[in-house]
Order: sequence, then C-alpha cells, then structure tokens
Amino acid sequence: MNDLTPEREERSANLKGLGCSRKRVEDARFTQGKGNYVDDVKMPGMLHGDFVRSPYAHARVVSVNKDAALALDGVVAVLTAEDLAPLNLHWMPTLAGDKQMVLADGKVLFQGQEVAFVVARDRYVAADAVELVEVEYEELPVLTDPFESLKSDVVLREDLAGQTTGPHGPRKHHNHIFTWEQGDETATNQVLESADVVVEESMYYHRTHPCPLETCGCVASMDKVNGKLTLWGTFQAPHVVRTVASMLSGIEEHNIRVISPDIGGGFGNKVGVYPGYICSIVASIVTGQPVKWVEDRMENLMATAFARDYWMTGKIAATKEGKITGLHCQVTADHGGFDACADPTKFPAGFMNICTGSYDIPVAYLAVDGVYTNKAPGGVSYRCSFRVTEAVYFIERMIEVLAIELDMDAAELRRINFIRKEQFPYQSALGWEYDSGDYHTAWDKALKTVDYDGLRKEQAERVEAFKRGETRTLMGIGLSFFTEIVGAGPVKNCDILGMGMFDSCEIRIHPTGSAIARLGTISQGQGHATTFAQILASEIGLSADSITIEEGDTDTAPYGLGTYGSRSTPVAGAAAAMAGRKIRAKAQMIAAYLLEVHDDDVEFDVDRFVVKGVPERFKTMKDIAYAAYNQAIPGLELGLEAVSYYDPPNMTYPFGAYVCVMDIDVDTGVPEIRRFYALDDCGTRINPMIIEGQVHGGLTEALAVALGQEIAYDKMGNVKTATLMDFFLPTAWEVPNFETDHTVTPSPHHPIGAKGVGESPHVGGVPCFSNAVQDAFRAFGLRHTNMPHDHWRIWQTANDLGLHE
Ligand code: PCD
Repeated sequence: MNDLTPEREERSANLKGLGCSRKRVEDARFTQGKGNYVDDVKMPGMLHGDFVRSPYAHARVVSVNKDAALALDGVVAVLTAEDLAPLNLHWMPTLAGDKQMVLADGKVLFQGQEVAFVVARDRYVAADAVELVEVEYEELPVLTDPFESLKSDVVLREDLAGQTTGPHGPRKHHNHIFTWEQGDETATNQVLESADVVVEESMYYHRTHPCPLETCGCVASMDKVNGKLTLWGTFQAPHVVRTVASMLSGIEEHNIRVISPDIGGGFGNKVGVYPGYICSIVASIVTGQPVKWVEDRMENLMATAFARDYWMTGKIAATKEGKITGLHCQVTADHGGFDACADPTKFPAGFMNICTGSYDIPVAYLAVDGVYTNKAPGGVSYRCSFRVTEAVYFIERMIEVLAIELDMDAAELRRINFIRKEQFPYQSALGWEYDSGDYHTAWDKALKTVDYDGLRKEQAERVEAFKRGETRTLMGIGLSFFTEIVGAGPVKNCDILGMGMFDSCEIRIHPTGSAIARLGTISQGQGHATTFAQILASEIGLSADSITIEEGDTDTAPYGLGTYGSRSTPVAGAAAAMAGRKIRAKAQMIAAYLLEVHDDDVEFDVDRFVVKGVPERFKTMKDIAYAAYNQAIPGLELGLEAVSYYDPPNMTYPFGAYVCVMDIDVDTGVPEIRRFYALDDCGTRINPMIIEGQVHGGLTEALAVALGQEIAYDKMGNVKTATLMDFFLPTAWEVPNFETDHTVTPSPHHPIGAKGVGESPHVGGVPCFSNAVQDAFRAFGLRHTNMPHDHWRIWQTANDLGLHE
C-alpha cells in the first residue's frame, strides 16, 4: 500500500481492514466473564437432563427399571429407547450415512453409551436419579482392535446383519463398514516393483479427542402455544442442526430456531449430532418445559466424537538419488460402534487422499477400510480438514523413513521432491488440484532462519559426546512441510447429508454509514466478529469498527454450513467479499448520481467514490449510505443491502514449513523443546495478530497429540483416559515459546486471495514434534515409533535401542 498518499494512507488505516492487527472485539466480553455460553442460558421452569450410561463396552441390555428413579422427588421423566421408539427417534442418522442409537436399543456397543435420559428439576437431582436407574446387562465379547474385529465371529451391529452393502459400497465382513479406494493401484504397484528403492512402514495415529474447554450441551424449548422449538446449543453448524432437527421431528423448519451462542472451543467436537440433543428436544416436547443438557468432562471424553484412530501402512518408491516415484497407502480406520464420522458424503475417509502431501509424486494409491469396534463413535477432524492431519502425518513420516533408507538429509529429500512453483495449479495423483504454492521459498526461509546446517552439526557432535559418555541428552531436529486443503465445497463435490457446502453473508448498511453483516458460519473463539468486519471494511469502505458481525442464529443468519475444516475464511469470507462488492456496485451508481456523472466516471478510493481524475469531487461511503435511504434515485431501489451465497470453485491449499529442536533426556524420557519455528502461508492475511494466536493454539494442540494426548482403552473396552488427570491437556507449563513467520502466496480463486489458517499449525505441528522425537534416535537405529511420545514411551524407545545399558 505504499502507493497511497499520506492522506489516503490515513483513511485506509482508519478502516482497520485487511492486514490490520485489529484487537479482537469479542475479547471485551470474554475477558470480563460476560460471554454467553449455553450453560448461561437459564429459563423459568427449566428442567435438567442427565444420562444413564453403559459401564460395559459390549453388552445386551436385559432390562431397565426406572421405578426408584421416578420415585425420587424432583424427577420428572426417565426416557428409554422404548419411549422414543413410537416417535421413531430411538435411532438417528449419522453424518456418515450410518445410523446410531439415541438410547440403547437392546444392546450397547461402547462404554459410556447413552442408555436412559433422566429429566429432573435440577442438575443434582438428575444426577442422583441416574444412580437409581437399575439396568441389567449381559456382557458380550469386546472387540477393541479393528484387525481382530475384521476376523471375529462376533457381530457388533446386529441391526446390519446380512447387509452386504453400506452407504459407501460393499461390506466384506459383518464388522466391516466400507473400503474407499483412490488412485491407480496397478500403476502404483508397477512402480513399486521396479523402483531402485522401496521402503515400507506401518504407523498408528492413535485415538484422541478435541476436548474443548466447554463441553457439549444444549437447551431445548418447545413453545406449545406457537409450535416453535428453540434450541440453543454448542453447534459448529447451526443451520445443519436445524435442518436435521426438522427432518427428524417433522416440525417445519421455519418453526425451529437454532442458536449457537458463545462457544468455548469447538475443534470438531461440536460438528456432530449427539443423543443429548435429541433427548432434550423430546423431553421438552413431552414436558412442555425447557430442558437443558450439558455433559460433564468424563462424558465428553468418553462418548462424544473421538478423532484419528488410523492404522496406516505405506510403501514409498524412489530413485537412488531420492526422487519419489510412487506411493501406496493402506489404512484400517477404527470408527467405533457407529460410523458417525463427520466428512463430506463422497469422502468416507475425509481428505485422506491428500496423502501425497507437498510432493510431486507421479502415481499413488490409497485404500481405507472402515471397521466397527466397541469404541465411541465420532471420527471428527480435530483441528484438521477431514483427516488431513492423518494424511500429513503419514507422508511426513514416510519421507523421514525414506531419508533413513537412502542415508540422506531429510530436508534435502523434501526439497528435491517438492511441487515446484511453476507447476501450480497442480494436479495430484490422487485427484486434487492444488491452487497455489511456493514451497521452495518457504522451506529455504525456514531452514535459513533456524540455521539448519548449524543445528545438524551440533546434533552430530552431541551424538559423539553421548557415545563418549559425556552427556545423557540427545538432540532431535523435527522437520515438517505440510499442505492443508481447506474450504469445502465446492457444492458439486462436497455435501453433508445432501446439503451442499457453500456459505453465505448478508450485509445491511444503515443510513448513518454503519452496518450489520450476518454469516452462515459460527465462531468458537476464532474471532470472526473481528476479522469478517475487516474483510468488509476493505470492500465497502466503512470502518471495521462500524460493522457488527452476527453469526449463529438461524432466524436471522443466511443459511450456511458452519465452521469447521478451516472453511470460514475460504467460503464465508469469500461470500463476505462478494456481498461487499454488490454493495459497492450499487454505491457506485448512487455516487455517480449524486456527483452528476456517468457510473463509469467514478472510481472507488478506500472509503469513497471519486470522480476519475478529480479527486476533490467525491462522495464518502457514509454520504452514499445516507443517500441510499433518503434520496429517490431514478431506476434504483432504496436501501443498501446485499447477500451472497458463495460456492467456491475449489478449495484453498495453505502450507507451511516447521522446525522443532528438542533435547531429550535419555534416562527420564523427558523432551525439552528448545525451539519451535513455524512458517505459515495462508495467502492474503486478514489479521496477523489473530493468525499468530491461531498458530499458537494449533501448535499447542499439536504438542498435546504428539507428546501424550490419547483416548486409550483396555481389552475390556474401558476408557482409561476419561478425566483430565489421565488425558493430557497441555498448560503454559508444557508449552514452549513459538516463533511464527510467514510467506504470502494468495489463492488465485478466492476473491481476496485468502486461505484458511486455523488448522494448519495442528496439521503441520503433529509430525514436526513427532519427527523431532524420532530424529533424536536416528543415529541409534530408530526408524519409526508410534505416538503419543509421552515420557514413558520415549524412555522405552531409548531402552529398546540399548541406550540404558
Ligand atoms: N484468518 C486470517 N487470515 C487468513 C485466514 C484466517 O486472519 N488468511 C483468521 C480468520 O479470520 C479467523 C481465523 O483466522 O478468525 C481462523 O480462520 P480459518 O482458518 O478460516 O478457520 P475457521 O473456519 O474460522 O475456524 C475453524 C478452525 C477449526 S476447523 C478448528 S478445529 C479450530 C480453529 O478454527 N478451532 C478453534 N481455531 C480455533 N480457535 C479457537 N479459539 N477456538 C476453536 O475452537 Mo475443526 O474441523 O472444527 O476440527
């Protein structure tokens, strides 16, 4: 913007538009405890629901006795599957085309499964009554391992017995869900057979959980007088919830109002539809009173959407010089008791087929088998776009393993295989079109900043010192280069439950030159109220401070598919820019009329329209807004409003280069992160400060997943990590200082060139932390060891390598 005269520069700065590190407008209420979360919704006569949950991972429900619970003072109702069956609500459709029990119908399939729903005067009475419901179970054999499940005679889903085809094609076994194949298997196998070098590696991306600070919950309020159902909830996709609620309940969609108030973190956990929502709605319809259901932490960890649980085997082929020639990837995906994965319909394994990563790999093949086990359903993209984190972890580990096999430097191996700048838009072997990228520039900048060569030298010296017995710490240099794929749509490729994945923005300019804009997305902490106003400020020339952003109320917001998969900027952000341009187009006509010149003789200049070549003749956007309501202009309607429903032509492909330097104490297994450098390229940057916050948050969650966070089960299907005593949630204590950096490669198809960024640091961070741990032991013969790298497992790795002798 250095072409601006000082005066224009000042006007431009006043807008607080694109590129401004504008302070988050939502923080005024958050930092003062004035946020309005679901649990803050309190209504007269409101009842409280709580679940009776199964202690067993697999059991027949022989009987449920509600008598003692119903006898407790304050208990209003106890619902079981039998009560829901006449309404046909004892099962519900999942986002993956499967169906899921709302309340146990004859059997339970995972520990923590919902068996009965108690409704009581207050939360405490409800909890007491839960204890009084007597359920008789008959235990069944438990399958927690997907490979065993595929061989077992035990039929997990009796409701599907005999069905040889599912929503995603043929089923090979009664516990098999689908096989999803992408790419050319024959060609890939041919390359693997004739290649100079082929390495094979198997890895497990463990089951974990998004664990937002606020758990999932809702308040359902059925007004029997006007027939209107209002549902407040922790929903990442409020409009989708409204449509599903309408389809399930038969209540017409205009009579359902879904409100997502402030949300205390989503991370994919709040995309799916949970039994608690259905039960609360039914309970409110039955009792005629509002019903609140908010799960506790243990319920959240045990029963709501898990993430990952992918067993991945890769084969990578290369020339002796390290040029990759082919990639084969076979995945066994543990989906738990019901296939409730949140993915676009045509992608039963999400965007796992971006597993060729940032590399120019001519042929590739991917096959994913989905399998039922006795674990919780879900399968959400915890801070990644539909399984991208699995894909990126897979390829970034395969690269490391190939580097070991070739005895090559892993940074150099990446460099010679990167997709080159001039190859964009790039067609990947598994069917994606990467919109833009400049990987070499980013990589060189990253390596130079951290003095990569110096680090390798230091590492080699450390290895020698260790061998001489002078030190007991090893140094790991973790590298990762990732490409994300965010912004689903386009509608022709991506839908959820048949609803195309577009998004929307509606703007209304007020006469005094301020505005309200509503979008189909919903912030869960990302700061949309701050950043969407910035996009609009630059488009329409009104200060971001004069623009209110509203999301999450289906009675007022235009239809949208919600916020997950970093899609808000690529899709709703684009809708905002497009709606802004419509406003500008009308404003141009108004300005021309007011200035008494032809439409083509005025041009937009930051916050005004000026007569071309006569900058002193202008009308500001404020003048124009006023005129739009108060001046009868021939041929123009009054008012200044616009709406855009945006169907993106493609997804956006943000990328980044990360380096982690770690010192590992071989005797305790404790890793000390010395340095973490993250370079992100998300195209045009809307708010650098918010981006930095997003990167810090995503890296923190990456650290968690790589270094300890997991949902672990024992053989009986007991969840071993159902409290924050056992489930690792990092705090300031564990989190290192993160250094952030960037390059800017705009998206060629996005109206303002922006790509998503919220998930990137997680996607790139997990392999970076993991590679650092593994790299520390490379000199001692380690090829691969599975995450999470908690202290005990790191110690075990050192022990297995004989480093404790
Ligand atoms: N941005 C800027 N620039 C650019 C891009 C972006 O500035 N270029 C910014 C925006 O505006 C916002 C943010 O940043 O505010 C983000 O964005 P994105 O990327 O677009 O995204 P979104 O859609 O909005 O969001 C979503 C994401 C996700 S997906 C996740 S997980 C996470 C993240 O986001 N989550 C969260 N981040 C966050 N943060 C917070 N605080 N919280 C939360 O919860 Mo998924 O799928 O759901 O799993």
